[in-house]
Amino acid sequence: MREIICVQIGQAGNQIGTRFWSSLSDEHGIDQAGMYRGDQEYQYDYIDIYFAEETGGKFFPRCVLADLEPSTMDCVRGSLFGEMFRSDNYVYGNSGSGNNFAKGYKHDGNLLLPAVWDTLTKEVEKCERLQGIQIIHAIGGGTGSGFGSLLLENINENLSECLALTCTVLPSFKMSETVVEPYNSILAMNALTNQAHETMCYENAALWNVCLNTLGIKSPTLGDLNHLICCSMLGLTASLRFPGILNSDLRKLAVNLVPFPTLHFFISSFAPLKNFKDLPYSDLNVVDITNAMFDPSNMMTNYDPEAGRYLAVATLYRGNISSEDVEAQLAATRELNHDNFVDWIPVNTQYSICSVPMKGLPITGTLVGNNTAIKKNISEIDNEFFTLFEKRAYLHWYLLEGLGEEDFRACTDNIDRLRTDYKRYGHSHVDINIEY
Ligand SMILES: Nc1nc2c(ncn2[C@@H]2O[C@H](COP(=O)(O)OP(=O)(O)OP(=O)(O)O)[C@@H](O)[C@H]2O)c(=O)[nH]1
Ligand SMILES: [Mg+2]
Repeated sequence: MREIICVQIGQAGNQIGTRFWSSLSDEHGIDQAGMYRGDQEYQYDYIDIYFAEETGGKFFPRCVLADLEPSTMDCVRGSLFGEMFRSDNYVYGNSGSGNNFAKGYKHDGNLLLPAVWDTLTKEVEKCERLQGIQIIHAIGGGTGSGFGSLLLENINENLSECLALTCTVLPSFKMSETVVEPYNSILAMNALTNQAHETMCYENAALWNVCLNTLGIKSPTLGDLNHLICCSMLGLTASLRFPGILNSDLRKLAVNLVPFPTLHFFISSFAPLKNFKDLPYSDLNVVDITNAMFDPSNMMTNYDPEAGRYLAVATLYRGNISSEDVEAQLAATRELNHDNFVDWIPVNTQYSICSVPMKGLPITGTLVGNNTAIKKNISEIDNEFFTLFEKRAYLHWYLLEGLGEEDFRACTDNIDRLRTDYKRYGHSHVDINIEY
Protein backbone atom coordinates (compact mmCIF):
# COMPACT_ATOMS: atom_id res chain seq x y z
CA MET A 1 0.00 0.00 0.00
CA ARG A 2 1.02 3.58 -0.45
CA GLU A 3 -0.16 5.06 2.81
CA ILE A 4 -0.66 8.70 3.69
CA ILE A 5 -0.39 10.02 7.24
CA CYS A 6 -2.13 13.24 8.10
CA VAL A 7 -0.91 15.69 10.73
CA GLN A 8 -3.42 18.38 11.64
CA ILE A 9 -2.02 21.34 13.53
CA GLY A 10 -3.62 24.21 15.47
CA GLN A 11 -7.23 25.31 15.41
CA ALA A 12 -7.80 25.61 11.67
CA GLY A 13 -5.82 22.44 10.97
CA ASN A 14 -7.83 20.40 13.43
CA GLN A 15 -11.19 21.80 12.38
CA ILE A 16 -10.56 21.32 8.67
CA GLY A 17 -8.86 17.98 9.27
CA THR A 18 -11.69 16.57 11.36
CA ARG A 19 -14.16 17.52 8.66
CA PHE A 20 -11.94 15.86 6.07
CA TRP A 21 -11.80 12.67 8.13
CA SER A 22 -15.55 12.60 8.60
CA SER A 23 -15.97 12.77 4.79
CA LEU A 24 -13.25 10.18 4.22
CA SER A 25 -14.92 7.79 6.68
CA ASP A 26 -18.23 8.31 4.97
CA GLU A 27 -16.78 7.63 1.51
CA HIS A 28 -15.10 4.45 2.73
CA GLY A 29 -18.07 3.20 4.75
CA ILE A 30 -16.52 3.55 8.19
CA ASP A 31 -18.85 4.54 11.02
CA GLN A 32 -18.06 6.88 13.91
CA ALA A 33 -16.90 3.94 16.03
CA GLY A 34 -14.38 2.98 13.35
CA MET A 35 -16.25 -0.11 12.13
CA TYR A 36 -16.47 -0.89 8.43
CA ARG A 37 -20.09 -0.82 7.24
CA GLY A 38 -19.49 -0.32 3.52
CA ASP A 39 -21.30 -2.34 0.90
CA GLN A 40 -19.12 -1.68 -2.14
CA GLU A 41 -15.81 -3.36 -2.87
CA TYR A 42 -14.22 -0.11 -3.94
CA GLN A 43 -14.81 1.35 -0.49
CA TYR A 44 -12.60 -1.36 0.99
CA ASP A 45 -10.00 -1.91 -1.76
CA TYR A 46 -7.72 1.00 -0.86
CA ILE A 47 -9.02 1.67 2.63
CA ASP A 48 -5.47 1.18 3.98
CA ILE A 49 -4.22 4.35 2.33
CA TYR A 50 -5.74 6.54 5.03
CA PHE A 51 -6.90 4.03 7.67
CA ALA A 52 -5.11 1.40 9.75
CA GLU A 53 -7.06 -1.70 10.75
CA GLU A 54 -6.51 -2.96 14.28
CA THR A 55 -7.38 -6.25 15.89
CA GLY A 56 -11.12 -6.34 16.42
CA GLY A 57 -11.67 -4.85 12.98
CA LYS A 58 -11.62 -1.25 14.08
CA PHE A 59 -10.23 1.28 11.59
CA PHE A 60 -8.25 4.23 12.88
CA PRO A 61 -7.37 7.29 10.83
CA ARG A 62 -3.63 7.53 10.12
CA CYS A 63 -3.71 10.91 11.78
CA VAL A 64 -1.85 12.88 14.43
CA LEU A 65 -3.75 15.78 16.00
CA ALA A 66 -1.43 18.44 17.41
CA ASP A 67 -1.84 21.80 19.11
CA LEU A 68 0.01 23.89 21.67
CA GLU A 69 -3.21 24.31 23.62
CA PRO A 70 -5.85 21.80 24.72
CA SER A 71 -9.07 23.56 23.70
CA THR A 72 -9.13 22.51 20.03
CA MET A 73 -8.46 18.94 21.04
CA ASP A 74 -11.33 19.07 23.54
CA CYS A 75 -13.60 20.26 20.71
CA VAL A 76 -12.57 17.45 18.39
CA ARG A 77 -12.75 14.84 21.14
CA GLY A 78 -16.19 16.03 22.14
CA SER A 79 -17.46 16.03 18.55
CA LEU A 80 -19.32 13.23 16.78
CA PHE A 81 -16.02 12.05 15.32
CA GLY A 82 -13.89 12.39 18.43
CA GLU A 83 -13.81 8.67 19.13
CA MET A 84 -12.75 7.84 15.63
CA PHE A 85 -9.17 8.96 16.34
CA ARG A 86 -6.75 6.90 18.39
CA SER A 87 -6.79 8.50 21.85
CA ASP A 88 -2.96 8.53 22.02
CA ASN A 89 -2.83 10.55 18.81
CA TYR A 90 -4.21 13.69 20.44
CA VAL A 91 -0.97 15.45 21.30
CA TYR A 92 -1.10 18.88 22.88
CA GLY A 93 0.57 21.34 25.18
CA ASN A 94 -0.95 23.67 27.71
CA SER A 95 0.84 26.91 26.97
CA GLY A 96 -0.69 28.05 23.66
CA SER A 97 1.42 30.04 21.24
CA GLY A 98 -0.05 33.47 21.92
CA ASN A 99 -0.36 33.83 18.13
CA ASN A 100 3.42 33.82 17.93
CA PHE A 101 5.29 31.79 15.28
CA ALA A 102 8.42 31.93 17.41
CA LYS A 103 6.75 30.10 20.30
CA GLY A 104 5.55 27.34 18.00
CA TYR A 105 8.91 27.10 16.27
CA LYS A 106 11.27 27.56 19.20
CA HIS A 107 10.83 26.76 22.89
CA ASP A 108 7.20 25.66 23.23
CA GLY A 109 7.20 23.91 19.90
CA ASN A 110 10.35 22.02 20.82
CA LEU A 111 8.75 20.90 24.06
CA LEU A 112 5.81 19.44 22.12
CA LEU A 113 7.88 17.99 19.29
CA PRO A 114 9.11 14.75 20.95
CA ALA A 115 5.55 13.62 21.74
CA VAL A 116 4.31 14.48 18.25
CA TRP A 117 7.32 12.83 16.66
CA ASP A 118 6.89 9.72 18.75
CA THR A 119 3.23 9.46 17.69
CA LEU A 120 4.10 10.12 14.06
CA THR A 121 6.85 7.49 14.15
CA LYS A 122 4.40 4.92 15.49
CA GLU A 123 2.11 5.69 12.56
CA VAL A 124 5.02 5.47 10.12
CA GLU A 125 5.93 2.05 11.51
CA LYS A 126 2.42 0.81 10.75
CA CYS A 127 2.82 1.66 7.06
CA GLU A 128 4.09 -0.76 4.43
CA ARG A 129 5.17 1.88 1.95
CA LEU A 130 4.52 5.40 3.09
CA GLN A 131 3.57 7.69 0.22
CA GLY A 132 3.49 10.99 1.99
CA ILE A 133 2.67 13.13 4.97
CA GLN A 134 -0.20 15.55 4.63
CA ILE A 135 -0.07 18.55 6.93
CA ILE A 136 -3.24 20.58 7.44
CA HIS A 137 -2.80 24.00 9.03
CA ALA A 138 -3.30 27.76 8.77
CA ILE A 139 -0.27 30.02 8.80
CA GLY A 140 -1.82 33.16 10.31
CA GLY A 141 -1.72 31.86 13.89
CA GLY A 142 1.34 30.83 15.87
CA THR A 143 0.91 27.07 16.09
CA GLY A 144 0.02 26.19 12.52
CA SER A 145 2.81 28.46 11.27
CA GLY A 146 5.57 27.89 13.84
CA PHE A 147 5.02 24.31 14.89
CA GLY A 148 4.06 23.44 11.31
CA SER A 149 7.44 24.76 10.14
CA LEU A 150 9.34 22.93 12.86
CA LEU A 151 7.61 19.67 11.98
CA LEU A 152 8.25 20.11 8.27
CA GLU A 153 11.96 20.57 8.97
CA ASN A 154 12.02 17.38 10.98
CA ILE A 155 10.13 15.44 8.34
CA ASN A 156 12.62 16.56 5.72
CA GLU A 157 15.55 15.64 7.88
CA ASN A 158 14.33 12.29 9.17
CA LEU A 159 11.79 11.03 6.64
CA SER A 160 13.43 12.46 3.57
CA GLU A 161 12.10 9.79 1.21
CA CYS A 162 8.50 10.72 1.86
CA LEU A 163 6.57 13.48 0.18
CA ALA A 164 5.39 16.46 2.25
CA LEU A 165 2.04 17.76 1.05
CA THR A 166 0.55 20.69 2.90
CA CYS A 167 -3.02 21.96 2.86
CA THR A 168 -2.42 25.51 3.94
CA VAL A 169 -4.81 28.32 4.80
CA LEU A 170 -2.99 31.51 3.81
CA PRO A 171 -3.90 34.71 5.65
CA SER A 172 -6.70 36.97 4.41
CA PHE A 173 -5.74 40.31 5.86
CA LYS A 174 -9.15 41.89 5.39
CA MET A 175 -10.58 39.20 7.64
CA SER A 176 -7.57 39.06 9.92
CA GLU A 177 -8.07 38.16 13.54
CA THR A 178 -4.63 39.11 14.84
CA VAL A 179 -2.26 41.90 14.01
CA VAL A 180 0.83 39.68 13.73
CA GLU A 181 -0.50 37.40 10.97
CA PRO A 182 1.95 38.95 8.44
CA TYR A 183 4.93 37.97 10.64
CA ASN A 184 3.70 34.42 11.21
CA SER A 185 2.82 34.00 7.55
CA ILE A 186 6.07 35.22 6.07
CA LEU A 187 8.09 32.98 8.39
CA ALA A 188 5.90 29.99 7.56
CA MET A 189 5.96 30.72 3.82
CA ASN A 190 9.73 30.53 4.01
CA ALA A 191 9.55 27.07 5.61
CA LEU A 192 6.94 25.91 3.10
CA THR A 193 9.12 27.10 0.23
CA ASN A 194 12.16 25.22 1.51
CA GLN A 195 10.62 22.15 3.09
CA ALA A 196 7.29 21.25 1.47
CA HIS A 197 6.97 19.46 -1.87
CA GLU A 198 3.39 20.45 -2.65
CA THR A 199 1.31 23.18 -1.02
CA MET A 200 -2.41 23.45 -1.65
CA CYS A 201 -3.23 27.11 -0.95
CA TYR A 202 -6.59 28.22 0.41
CA GLU A 203 -7.67 31.74 1.38
CA ASN A 204 -10.63 32.43 3.60
CA ALA A 205 -11.58 35.60 1.69
CA ALA A 206 -11.76 33.68 -1.59
CA LEU A 207 -13.66 30.82 0.03
CA TRP A 208 -16.02 33.37 1.52
CA ASN A 209 -16.68 34.86 -1.94
CA VAL A 210 -17.35 31.44 -3.43
CA CYS A 211 -19.83 30.70 -0.63
CA LEU A 212 -21.51 34.07 -1.05
CA ASN A 213 -21.56 34.46 -4.82
CA THR A 214 -21.64 30.93 -6.17
CA LEU A 215 -23.30 28.96 -3.41
CA GLY A 216 -25.59 31.81 -2.35
CA ILE A 217 -24.84 31.45 1.36
CA LYS A 218 -25.61 34.86 2.90
CA SER A 219 -23.45 34.59 6.01
CA PRO A 220 -20.88 31.87 5.45
CA THR A 221 -19.50 30.22 8.56
CA LEU A 222 -16.04 28.71 9.02
CA GLY A 223 -17.81 25.38 8.62
CA ASP A 224 -18.93 26.43 5.12
CA LEU A 225 -15.39 27.49 4.20
CA ASN A 226 -14.01 24.24 5.58
CA HIS A 227 -16.55 22.29 3.55
CA LEU A 228 -15.11 23.80 0.35
CA ILE A 229 -11.56 23.00 1.40
CA CYS A 230 -12.68 19.42 2.08
CA CYS A 231 -14.26 19.13 -1.37
CA SER A 232 -10.92 20.11 -2.87
CA MET A 233 -8.98 17.70 -0.63
CA LEU A 234 -11.38 14.83 -1.33
CA GLY A 235 -11.06 15.50 -5.07
CA LEU A 236 -7.28 15.64 -4.83
CA THR A 237 -7.08 12.33 -2.99
CA ALA A 238 -9.93 10.40 -4.66
CA SER A 239 -7.80 8.72 -7.27
CA LEU A 240 -5.32 7.69 -4.57
CA ARG A 241 -8.13 6.04 -2.62
CA PHE A 242 -10.34 4.47 -5.26
CA PRO A 243 -9.81 2.50 -8.45
CA GLY A 244 -10.07 4.43 -11.72
CA ILE A 245 -9.30 4.51 -15.40
CA LEU A 246 -6.36 6.77 -14.90
CA ASN A 247 -4.95 6.95 -11.45
CA SER A 248 -2.66 9.46 -9.92
CA ASP A 249 -0.48 9.54 -6.84
CA LEU A 250 1.15 12.32 -4.89
CA ARG A 251 4.52 11.87 -6.54
CA LYS A 252 3.09 11.77 -10.05
CA LEU A 253 1.22 14.91 -9.23
CA ALA A 254 4.41 16.57 -8.00
CA VAL A 255 6.43 15.44 -11.01
CA ASN A 256 3.87 16.92 -13.38
CA LEU A 257 3.04 20.09 -11.50
CA VAL A 258 6.37 21.22 -10.09
CA PRO A 259 8.91 22.23 -12.74
CA PHE A 260 11.30 23.70 -10.13
CA PRO A 261 11.42 22.62 -6.47
CA THR A 262 10.35 25.84 -4.82
CA LEU A 263 7.53 26.62 -7.24
CA HIS A 264 5.01 24.29 -5.63
CA PHE A 265 2.19 26.57 -4.42
CA PHE A 266 -1.07 25.42 -5.99
CA ILE A 267 -4.42 27.05 -6.48
CA SER A 268 -7.51 24.86 -6.47
CA SER A 269 -11.16 24.82 -7.44
CA PHE A 270 -13.99 22.34 -7.25
CA ALA A 271 -17.00 21.83 -9.52
CA PRO A 272 -19.95 21.79 -9.56
CA LEU A 273 -20.31 24.67 -7.14
CA LYS A 274 -23.88 25.72 -7.48
CA ASN A 275 -26.45 25.67 -4.83
CA PHE A 276 -26.63 21.90 -4.77
CA LYS A 277 -30.37 21.90 -4.27
CA ASP A 278 -30.98 23.84 -7.51
CA LEU A 279 -28.71 21.82 -9.69
CA PRO A 280 -30.16 19.47 -12.30
CA TYR A 281 -27.54 16.78 -11.72
CA SER A 282 -28.57 14.82 -14.78
CA ASP A 283 -27.42 17.78 -16.87
CA LEU A 284 -23.88 17.72 -15.55
CA ASN A 285 -21.29 17.00 -18.20
CA VAL A 286 -17.55 17.17 -18.72
CA VAL A 287 -17.77 20.47 -20.61
CA ASP A 288 -19.61 22.33 -17.84
CA ILE A 289 -17.51 20.79 -15.09
CA THR A 290 -14.27 21.67 -16.86
CA ASN A 291 -15.37 25.23 -17.59
CA ALA A 292 -16.45 25.70 -13.98
CA MET A 293 -13.11 24.36 -12.74
CA PHE A 294 -11.20 26.91 -14.79
CA ASP A 295 -13.53 29.78 -13.85
CA PRO A 296 -11.44 32.27 -11.83
CA SER A 297 -14.40 33.10 -9.59
CA ASN A 298 -14.46 29.50 -8.33
CA MET A 299 -10.86 29.47 -7.15
CA MET A 300 -10.26 28.91 -3.45
CA THR A 301 -7.49 31.51 -3.42
CA ASN A 302 -7.82 35.05 -4.74
CA TYR A 303 -6.81 34.52 -8.32
CA ASP A 304 -6.20 37.24 -10.87
CA PRO A 305 -5.85 35.60 -14.29
CA GLU A 306 -4.11 38.72 -15.59
CA ALA A 307 -1.33 38.27 -13.04
CA GLY A 308 0.12 35.02 -14.33
CA ARG A 309 -0.11 31.83 -16.35
CA TYR A 310 -0.50 28.15 -15.64
CA LEU A 311 2.88 26.43 -15.52
CA ALA A 312 0.99 23.17 -15.20
CA VAL A 313 -2.44 22.02 -14.18
CA ALA A 314 -4.03 18.76 -13.04
CA THR A 315 -7.75 18.16 -13.40
CA LEU A 316 -9.04 15.34 -11.27
CA TYR A 317 -12.45 14.01 -12.30
CA ARG A 318 -14.78 11.69 -10.46
CA GLY A 319 -17.67 9.78 -11.98
CA ASN A 320 -18.49 7.77 -15.03
CA ILE A 321 -16.54 9.83 -17.56
CA SER A 322 -14.74 8.90 -20.72
CA SER A 323 -11.12 9.90 -21.17
CA GLU A 324 -11.88 10.95 -24.78
CA ASP A 325 -14.38 13.55 -23.51
CA VAL A 326 -11.89 14.83 -20.97
CA GLU A 327 -9.03 15.04 -23.45
CA ALA A 328 -11.19 16.84 -25.99
CA GLN A 329 -12.42 19.34 -23.44
CA LEU A 330 -8.97 20.00 -22.00
CA ALA A 331 -7.59 20.55 -25.50
CA ALA A 332 -10.45 22.98 -26.21
CA THR A 333 -9.85 24.82 -22.93
CA ARG A 334 -6.16 25.14 -23.68
CA GLU A 335 -6.83 26.32 -27.19
CA LEU A 336 -9.37 28.89 -26.09
CA ASN A 337 -7.24 30.17 -23.21
CA HIS A 338 -3.93 29.78 -24.93
CA ASP A 339 -2.51 32.86 -23.32
CA ASN A 340 -3.22 31.54 -19.83
CA PHE A 341 -0.68 28.73 -20.21
CA VAL A 342 3.07 29.10 -20.57
CA ASP A 343 4.06 27.61 -23.88
CA TRP A 344 7.54 26.55 -22.89
CA ILE A 345 6.07 23.48 -21.11
CA PRO A 346 4.36 21.74 -24.03
CA VAL A 347 2.25 19.14 -22.21
CA ASN A 348 1.15 20.89 -19.07
CA THR A 349 -2.42 19.71 -18.60
CA GLN A 350 -2.64 16.41 -16.79
CA TYR A 351 -5.83 14.64 -15.74
CA SER A 352 -7.02 11.66 -13.76
CA ILE A 353 -10.40 9.97 -13.64
CA CYS A 354 -11.69 8.20 -10.57
CA SER A 355 -14.75 6.17 -11.46
CA VAL A 356 -16.21 6.40 -7.96
CA PRO A 357 -18.39 9.52 -7.81
CA MET A 358 -18.87 11.78 -4.85
CA LYS A 359 -22.04 11.10 -2.87
CA GLY A 360 -25.03 12.73 -4.57
CA LEU A 361 -23.01 14.10 -7.50
CA PRO A 362 -22.55 11.90 -10.57
CA ILE A 363 -19.69 14.01 -11.92
CA THR A 364 -17.28 16.28 -10.08
CA GLY A 365 -13.94 17.82 -10.85
CA THR A 366 -11.11 19.30 -8.83
CA LEU A 367 -8.50 21.53 -10.37
CA VAL A 368 -5.03 21.78 -8.90
CA GLY A 369 -3.00 24.38 -10.72
CA ASN A 370 0.52 25.72 -10.52
CA ASN A 371 -0.22 29.23 -11.67
CA THR A 372 2.34 32.02 -11.54
CA ALA A 373 -0.41 34.47 -10.49
CA ILE A 374 0.20 33.16 -6.96
CA LYS A 375 3.06 35.68 -6.85
CA LYS A 376 0.40 38.35 -6.24
CA ASN A 377 -0.83 36.54 -3.13
CA ILE A 378 2.76 36.13 -1.96
CA SER A 379 3.42 39.85 -2.59
CA GLU A 380 0.45 40.77 -0.46
CA ILE A 381 1.86 38.83 2.49
CA ASP A 382 5.24 40.43 1.88
CA ASN A 383 3.80 43.96 1.73
CA GLU A 384 1.77 43.52 4.91
CA PHE A 385 4.87 42.15 6.56
CA PHE A 386 7.05 45.13 5.57
CA THR A 387 4.45 47.63 6.80
CA LEU A 388 4.98 46.27 10.30
CA PHE A 389 8.62 45.31 10.02
CA GLU A 390 9.93 48.69 8.84
CA LYS A 391 8.68 50.16 12.12
CA ARG A 392 9.78 47.07 14.04
CA ALA A 393 6.24 46.93 15.40
CA TYR A 394 5.52 43.83 17.49
CA LEU A 395 8.97 42.51 16.70
CA HIS A 396 10.00 42.27 20.36
CA TRP A 397 7.60 39.37 20.91
CA TYR A 398 9.54 37.36 18.36
CA LEU A 399 12.97 38.45 19.59
CA LEU A 400 11.96 37.47 23.12
CA GLU A 401 11.36 33.91 21.91
CA GLY A 402 14.76 33.63 20.29
CA LEU A 403 14.30 34.74 16.68
CA GLY A 404 16.61 37.46 15.36
CA GLU A 405 16.05 40.24 12.85
CA GLU A 406 18.41 38.36 10.55
CA ASP A 407 15.97 35.42 10.53
CA PHE A 408 13.29 37.72 9.15
CA ARG A 409 15.71 39.11 6.56
CA ALA A 410 16.72 35.64 5.40
CA CYS A 411 13.03 34.81 5.02
CA THR A 412 12.19 37.85 2.99
CA ASP A 413 15.20 37.27 0.71
CA ASN A 414 13.93 33.77 0.09
CA ILE A 415 10.36 34.91 -0.52
CA ASP A 416 11.66 37.59 -2.87
CA ARG A 417 13.44 34.91 -4.87
CA LEU A 418 10.27 32.83 -4.99
CA ARG A 419 8.28 35.79 -6.28
CA THR A 420 10.91 36.67 -8.86
CA ASP A 421 11.01 33.09 -10.09
CA TYR A 422 7.24 32.94 -10.44
CA LYS A 423 7.41 36.21 -12.36
CA ARG A 424 10.21 35.05 -14.63
CA TYR A 425 8.67 31.67 -15.44
CA GLY A 426 5.25 33.16 -15.96
CA HIS A 427 6.33 34.67 -19.25
CA SER A 428 5.08 32.82 -22.22
CA HIS A 429 8.61 32.30 -23.53
CA VAL A 430 11.39 31.83 -21.05
CA ASP A 431 15.12 31.86 -21.37
CA ILE A 432 15.93 28.90 -19.17
CA ASN A 433 19.56 29.59 -18.37
CA ILE A 434 18.97 29.66 -14.70
CA GLU A 435 21.08 28.17 -11.98
CA TYR A 436 19.46 25.68 -9.64
N1 LIG B 1 -10.67 28.05 6.90
C1 LIG B 1 -10.50 28.13 8.23
N2 LIG B 1 -9.72 29.07 8.76
C2 LIG B 1 -9.58 29.12 10.10
C3 LIG B 1 -10.25 28.22 10.96
N3 LIG B 1 -9.92 28.54 12.25
C4 LIG B 1 -9.05 29.58 12.16
N4 LIG B 1 -8.86 29.93 10.88
C5 LIG B 1 -7.95 30.96 10.34
O1 LIG B 1 -6.64 30.54 10.66
C6 LIG B 1 -5.83 31.63 11.05
C7 LIG B 1 -5.38 31.45 12.48
O2 LIG B 1 -4.98 30.16 12.62
P1 LIG B 1 -5.41 29.22 13.85
O3 LIG B 1 -5.46 27.84 13.28
O4 LIG B 1 -6.60 29.74 14.57
O5 LIG B 1 -4.17 29.41 14.77
P2 LIG B 1 -3.28 28.29 15.42
O6 LIG B 1 -2.50 27.60 14.38
O7 LIG B 1 -4.12 27.45 16.33
O8 LIG B 1 -2.24 29.16 16.24
P3 LIG B 1 -2.41 29.95 17.64
O9 LIG B 1 -3.81 29.73 18.14
O10 LIG B 1 -2.09 31.35 17.31
O11 LIG B 1 -1.40 29.32 18.50
C8 LIG B 1 -6.69 32.84 10.90
O12 LIG B 1 -6.40 33.38 9.64
C9 LIG B 1 -8.11 32.30 10.98
O13 LIG B 1 -9.00 33.09 10.26
C10 LIG B 1 -11.09 27.24 10.36
O14 LIG B 1 -11.72 26.40 11.01
N5 LIG B 1 -11.16 27.24 9.01
MG1 LIG C 1 -4.81 27.96 18.27
